[in-house]
Amino acid sequence: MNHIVYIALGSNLGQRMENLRSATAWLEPQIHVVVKSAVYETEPWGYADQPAFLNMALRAETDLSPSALLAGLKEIESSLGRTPSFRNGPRLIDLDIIFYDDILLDSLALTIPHPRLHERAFVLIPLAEIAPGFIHPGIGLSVEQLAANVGKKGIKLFPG
Ligand code: PH2
Ligand code: MG
Ligand code: MG
Repeated sequence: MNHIVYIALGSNLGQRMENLRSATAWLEPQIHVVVKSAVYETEPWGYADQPAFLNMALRAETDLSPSALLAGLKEIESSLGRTPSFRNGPRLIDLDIIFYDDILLDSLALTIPHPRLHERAFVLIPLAEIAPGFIHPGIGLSVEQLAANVGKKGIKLFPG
């Protein structure tokens, strides 16, 4: 498969760990998971009054285009039972494209790299485990450097 993508996963409703596991399983075979980070329990970012999230990141290989990948991720989110919420609000499962090779893409439907990843410890700390040396193609800093800039506040390893 021709493209390397990094995907961030999050869940703060229902069986959070199970939601991450089934989402990961549903990626296959079109989105072939190569490496997974550990799972972290993270304080909600952007909107405080909601349960803590579980977050992780993974590297995968795919032949899907960015827009087909986005459609595939949305389909998994809805088949796992995700219902509409508000911006930064609670969600059963969230699958976000972080990087797609080293493309820069900015359309109405999709921005790659994810436009807020460099502000988010809940994305960067798991990602730094599996891709410390990956250079953000827009910012020019490595994931490790971006992770060091945001720190680890509110992020802890989740047992199991
Ligand atoms: N996702 C959000 C908003 N806030 N906070 C944490 N800790 N983890 C998330 O995955 C998350 C969030 C919107 O997608
Ligand atoms: Mg998200
Ligand atoms: Mg999302």
